[in-house]
Amino acid sequence: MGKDKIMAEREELVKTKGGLTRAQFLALMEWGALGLSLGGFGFISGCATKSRVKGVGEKSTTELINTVCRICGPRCGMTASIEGDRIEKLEGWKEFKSKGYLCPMGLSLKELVYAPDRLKYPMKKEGNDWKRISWDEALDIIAEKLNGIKKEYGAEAVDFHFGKALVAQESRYYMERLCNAFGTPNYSSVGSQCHGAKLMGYKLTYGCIPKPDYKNTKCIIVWGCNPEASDPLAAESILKAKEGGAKLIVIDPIKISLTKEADVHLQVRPGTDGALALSMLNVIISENLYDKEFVENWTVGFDKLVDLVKGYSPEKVSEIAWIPADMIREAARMYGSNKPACICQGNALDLHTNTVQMIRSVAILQAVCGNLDVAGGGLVESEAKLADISLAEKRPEVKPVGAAEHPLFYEFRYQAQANHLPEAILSEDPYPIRAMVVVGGNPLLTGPNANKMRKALKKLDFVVVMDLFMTPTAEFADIVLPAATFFERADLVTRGKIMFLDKVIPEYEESRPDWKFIFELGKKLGYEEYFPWKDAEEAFDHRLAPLGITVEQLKKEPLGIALSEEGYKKYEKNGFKTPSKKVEIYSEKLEKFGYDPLPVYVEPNESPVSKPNLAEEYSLVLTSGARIPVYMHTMMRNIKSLRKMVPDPVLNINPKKAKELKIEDGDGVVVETLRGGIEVKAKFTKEIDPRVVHVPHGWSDPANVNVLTDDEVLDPISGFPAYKSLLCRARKKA
Ligand SMILES: Nc1nc2c(c(=O)[nH]1)N[C@H]1C(S)=C(S)[C@@H](COP(=O)(O)OP(=O)(O)OC[C@H]3O[C@@H](n4cnc5c(=O)[nH]c(N)nc54)[C@H](O)[C@@H]3O)O[C@H]1N2
Ligand SMILES: Nc1nc2c(c(=O)[nH]1)N[C@H]1C(S)=C(S)[C@@H](COP(=O)(O)OP(=O)(O)OC[C@H]3O[C@@H](n4cnc5c(=O)[nH]c(N)nc54)[C@H](O)[C@@H]3O)O[C@H]1N2
Ligand code: SF4
Ligand SMILES: [Mo]
Repeated sequence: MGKDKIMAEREELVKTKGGLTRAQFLALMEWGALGLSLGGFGFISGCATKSRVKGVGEKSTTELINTVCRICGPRCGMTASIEGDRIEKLEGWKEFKSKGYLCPMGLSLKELVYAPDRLKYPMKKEGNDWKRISWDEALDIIAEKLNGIKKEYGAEAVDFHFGKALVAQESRYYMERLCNAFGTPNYSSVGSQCHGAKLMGYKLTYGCIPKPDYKNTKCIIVWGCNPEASDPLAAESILKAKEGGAKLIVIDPIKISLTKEADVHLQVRPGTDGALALSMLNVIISENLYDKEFVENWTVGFDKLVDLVKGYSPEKVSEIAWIPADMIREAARMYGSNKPACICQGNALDLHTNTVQMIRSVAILQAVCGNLDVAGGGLVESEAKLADISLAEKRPEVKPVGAAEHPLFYEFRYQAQANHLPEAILSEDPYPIRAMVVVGGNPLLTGPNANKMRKALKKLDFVVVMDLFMTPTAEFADIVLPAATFFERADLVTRGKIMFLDKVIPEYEESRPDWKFIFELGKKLGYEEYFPWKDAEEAFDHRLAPLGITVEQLKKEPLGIALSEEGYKKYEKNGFKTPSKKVEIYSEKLEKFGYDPLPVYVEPNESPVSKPNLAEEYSLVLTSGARIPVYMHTMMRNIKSLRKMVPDPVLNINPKKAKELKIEDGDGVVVETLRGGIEVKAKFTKEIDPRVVHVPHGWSDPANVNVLTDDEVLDPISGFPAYKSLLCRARKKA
C-alpha cells in the first residue's frame, strides 16, 4: 500500500472511527471490539506551542500547555487547553516527535482526570467501611505501623512495591532510596514481569538493549510484539519502512494486523521462539549468511554456537515450533541476506519459563548477522546517567525475597523478585513479611497466581495503596492514598532526550504526586537527612547535577536535551559492556551462576511436549495479555468512551476449535488451568492457531487471567512468569 494511501486511509479512520488510526482500528478488530459505532473523540490534530490565547468570549482565556502523555511507552506529545484550573481539551502536539498523534487513550484522558470514581482524599479502613482522614493522619499511621513492624520483625518484613505507573516517574528512584534508608531489601516492582528479563538477556550478551533503526533498515522482524496495539508510533515507522521496500517478517501465534503487510508470517507455538531463533541461526551459519568479520573480531564462543545449532535443523524445529521447515528457511534467508536488518522485539518473549536464554538466542542472531550499531540495524545507545540516589552503601545484609532462587536477577536489579512474594508472605520463608506499600500498581490483577496473591494480601498486617482509583488491590488496603495524575505533578522524562515537565493543572482534590508522598513518608520515618529537598525541582536538580544541567535550563528547552551518544559502531572505541568487551555467545557469567553458558532451548514448563499427560486434560496452549489499544493494563475500564469499544473480557479462540468444544461466538466460557478458573466471553478469532487460545489481562474477577497463571515454576535466571505459555482448557459456562 502506498504511503499516501496509508495516510489517507488513516485520516479516514480518524474521522469515521473516532480518533483511531488504521493500526489501532485493525488491532481492535482482532482483539474483540464489539461496539464500533464510536464517537466522542476529537480528531488527531496539532496544536501550537505554549501560549496564552484569548478565548472566543471576551473575558475567558485559554492557556495552551504542551506536555507529554505518560500512560504508555511512546510518550506522545499533547497540548492541553486549560481554562481556569481545568483541562478543557487535549490534542496532539504537532511539533513533538509524535507529530500530533494521540491514541484513543490519550484523547480520553480528560475523562480519567475527572472520573467520578477518582480517589479524592486519604482513607482508612474501619471494619468494612472507609473513613476519610487527613494526609497528616495517614502519614502518622503509616510511619507508626512500619516502624513498629520493623522493630518486631526486622525492616525486611516491609515490602515497597511500585507498578507500571511509576516506571515513567522519577519517584521510583526515591522509593528505592527510602527502602535503603529504612533498611529493607524488599523493594519490588513490575520489573519482575516487564522488561527485566529482556534487560538481563541483552546485558549478558552485549551490554544493552539495541534500539531498532526502522528508518534505514532493509528488513524488520516483528517478534512477539504487536506495535499496532502497544506502540502505534513504532507501527507507523515499520509501515513506512515496508513502504520504502524493507522486508517484513512477523513471528506471532496470531495473524496480527501487521501480517497483512508481511512477507513472511511464522505462526509460532508460544514459548518455542528460542528453538526458532537457533534454527534460523542453523540456516544462516550453514549458508554462510553471517558476518564473518564481526564474528571473528567481536564475539566469544561462536564455535560452540556452531555445534549447538546443529541440533536445530528447520525440520526438527518445524515439529517443535509448529512452523513448516521451508518457512523457517525462507525467514532465515530473508533476515540473513537483507542487511541491515533490525528486530522489533516485544514483551511476549519475556514471559516464559525459558525466557532469558530465548532472548539471548535472538540477541545472538542479530549480532552474528552484523546488525549491531549500524544504520538500519539495532542501535547500541549509551545514555548519560543521572545521579545515583539509591544509598547503595546502606543495602542490608539480608537479601530480598527471590534472591536465593534467582541470584543473578538480584545482581542485575537489586530488587526482590515480586513473583515470589505471595508464597513468601504465606510461608514466611525466608522470613516474615508483614506489610506492603503499593504505589502505582495493581498486583492482584497483574502478578501471577491471583488466588494466592489474594490470600497473601489478606494475611498481611498492614497494606498501603496509593492510586488514582479504588482498585481490586486497594480493596485489601488499610490505608488508601489518592495519587495525582501526570497532569498534576512535575517530573523528568528520560527517553533519548531529557525533559522537565511541569504540572499543567493543580492537584485534583486532595491528591498528591507520588514523589511528595515518598519524601514525606521518608521524613516521618525519621530519614529527613536523606530527603532534604523542599520540592521536586530541588530534588531533580540533584539528580541532574552529573549532566551539568538544571531544571531552569530544561525549562528553556521544551523539546528536551539529547542524552544519548550519536554515531555507529561505537563499540569499536570501548568495546561492548560485557566482561570480555565482546558479544558473549558463551557467557562465563551465566556459567559462574550455575546456568548454561550457551543459549540453549528448553521446552516451556507447561506445554504439550513437556507435559503430555497434563495436555490430555488441558489441551489448549494459553497465551495472555496481548495489548488492547484502548486499555493500559488494568486501567481505563471506567472510561465510558473506551469501554464502549471493548466492553468485555474475552477468550480469543479459533472457530474450528470452538466448534469441537461446542462453544459458540459470544458464549460465556470457563477457562481453567491447574491454578483455578475464570469466566469470559468466547470471541471467535480465525487469525489464531486452533491449538492456541488467548485471554487479555487487566480485567477483574471473575475474568482475572492471572488466576490462571503460575507463580511456582518461573524462568530460572530472571524469575519471570510464564504468562505467554501455559496449558488450559475451556468449556461453555453451564
Ligand atoms: N494499549 C496499550 N499499550 C501498551 C500497554 C497496554 O497495556 N496497553 N502496555 C505497555 C507495556 S507495559 C508493555 S510491556 C508493552 C507490551 O506490548 P508488546 O511488546 O506488543 O507485547 P504483547 O502485547 O504482550 O504481545 C505482543 C504479541 O505477541 C504475541 N505472542 C504471544 N505469545 C507469544 C510467543 O510465545 N511468541 C511470540 N513470538 N509471540 C507471542 C501476541 O499474540 C501478541 O500479538 O505494551 C505497552 N503498550
Ligand atoms: N497475564 C498477564 N499479566 C501481565 C502481563 C501480561 O502480558 N499477561 N503483562 C505484565 C506487564 S508487561 C506489566 S507492565 C504489568 C503491569 O502491572 P501493574 O503496574 O500492576 O498494572 P497497571 O494497571 O499498569 O497499574 C497501574 C496502577 O497505577 C494507577 N496509576 C495511574 N497513574 C498513577 C500515578 O501517577 N500514581 C499512582 N500512584 N498510581 C497511578 C492506575 O490506576 C493503576 O491502578 O502487568 C503484567 N501482567
Ligand atoms: S500511545 Fe496513547 S497512551 Fe501511549 S503515550 Fe501515546 S497517547 Fe499516550
Ligand atoms: Mo510491561
